[in-house]
Amino acid sequence: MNGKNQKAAAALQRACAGLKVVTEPSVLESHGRDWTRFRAPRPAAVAFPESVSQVQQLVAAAAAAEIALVPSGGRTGLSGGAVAADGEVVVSFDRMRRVLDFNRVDRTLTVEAGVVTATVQERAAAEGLYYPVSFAAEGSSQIGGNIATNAGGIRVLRYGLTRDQVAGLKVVTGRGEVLECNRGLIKNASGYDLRHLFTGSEGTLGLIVEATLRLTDPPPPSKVLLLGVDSMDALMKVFATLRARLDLSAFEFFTDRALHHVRVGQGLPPPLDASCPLYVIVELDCPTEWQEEAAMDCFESCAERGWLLDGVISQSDRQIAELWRYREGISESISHFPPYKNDLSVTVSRVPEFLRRMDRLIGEICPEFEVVWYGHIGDGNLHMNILKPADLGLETFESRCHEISERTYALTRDIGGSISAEHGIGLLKQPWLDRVRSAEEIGFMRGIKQVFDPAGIFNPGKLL
Ligand code: S2G
Ligand code: ZN
Repeated sequence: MNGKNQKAAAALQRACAGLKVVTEPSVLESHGRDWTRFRAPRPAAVAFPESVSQVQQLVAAAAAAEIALVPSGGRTGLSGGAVAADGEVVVSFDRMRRVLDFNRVDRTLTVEAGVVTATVQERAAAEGLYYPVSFAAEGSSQIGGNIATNAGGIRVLRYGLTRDQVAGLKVVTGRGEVLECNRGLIKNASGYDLRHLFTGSEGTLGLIVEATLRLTDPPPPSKVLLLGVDSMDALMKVFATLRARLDLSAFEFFTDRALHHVRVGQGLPPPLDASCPLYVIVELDCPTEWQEEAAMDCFESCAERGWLLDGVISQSDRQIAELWRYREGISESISHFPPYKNDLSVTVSRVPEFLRRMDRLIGEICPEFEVVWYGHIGDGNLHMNILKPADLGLETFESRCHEISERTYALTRDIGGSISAEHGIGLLKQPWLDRVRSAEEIGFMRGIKQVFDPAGIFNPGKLL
């Protein structure tokens, strides 16, 4: 570790009595990164604060010594937002994992930032309530990181994003102050709602240390349909038909190539007799026979119109879990390539046009690459994963993908979409922020950062 890094670690250790600061190479490696593999982790140290006051001392010392801080939660990020590639100090929330309060009347749970998403879900269920944000990484991701990236997941269609569950936030600003935002109120018309500034700020405006989360009623018994369709146009007609008549909580899609990889990765049998170009996972409320009959009726009418090639409806909770594996297992099943990810969003109505134009573009500029698509049709969020060919070096592959991204983002902008739907801009997408945000908007974002992080120590190089 070079002298500058040693100085940083020592300065923080001196300034913050009792703060655990680690420079052990294996910890620098594990905690200096997230799930992305395109940048080598090179943090100066990893700090493990145990309390809000330790975070305050750490931030004040870092600001005074101009030491950059990279907040790190479950390290499941997909845009390099938690990668420390340039001698920064990682601030890990692994030691701030307390559930601080549950309020039955307010139906809120207050937790420290390092609490794992699945723990929040389990605690809500233990109280007979439900925390609705759910995605494949929920067993490792932490609430602080979910809020910093405004994580979405598979049930945004009904419950919205993490932003919609945040009733209150406690944040340490770049001056080492503690901001209590909204305090769990449902209504609060007392000026700008700063809670929403910090949500999705990717650790660039402040360090989220505690959150008050809104819990909701658990869903009624549900059913899951796995359907095979032969085109995006047919898929969208099925979506419109089911959404009009059934209470959907999820409407996810994946291609035949995604199915191939998840079957290999998870050792799954074919889900249907027919092999189809596209598949859909639909989750719906099905508390009584009436909804089940309505679902079967929709299924049959879509099949009669030729929109469905095949399909299956769950008959048990076990089968629900099995069917979800076809969708939830995709990310992990392709992670070894590794994939170059684009997490794109367009308005739902323009999904077919977007995918048609993207298919043409990919055929034109990179027919040699395998591209795997899956995502959340219900909120217009499409995950485009270019798989690295085994015989291509990572750097060459990444630079080819950058060329593809130039054209992808131009198309996305042309169709009014975003180059990041739920994974954030982080490090990897930062060079293209100006493709979808205007110079004025970026100017205002920089101004806001200057107010909250005057020393510029929070996650430099990420997002802005
Ligand atoms: C999903 C998870 C990460 C990925 O599966 O919906 O958001 O692989 C993704 O893109
Ligand atoms: Zn997703």
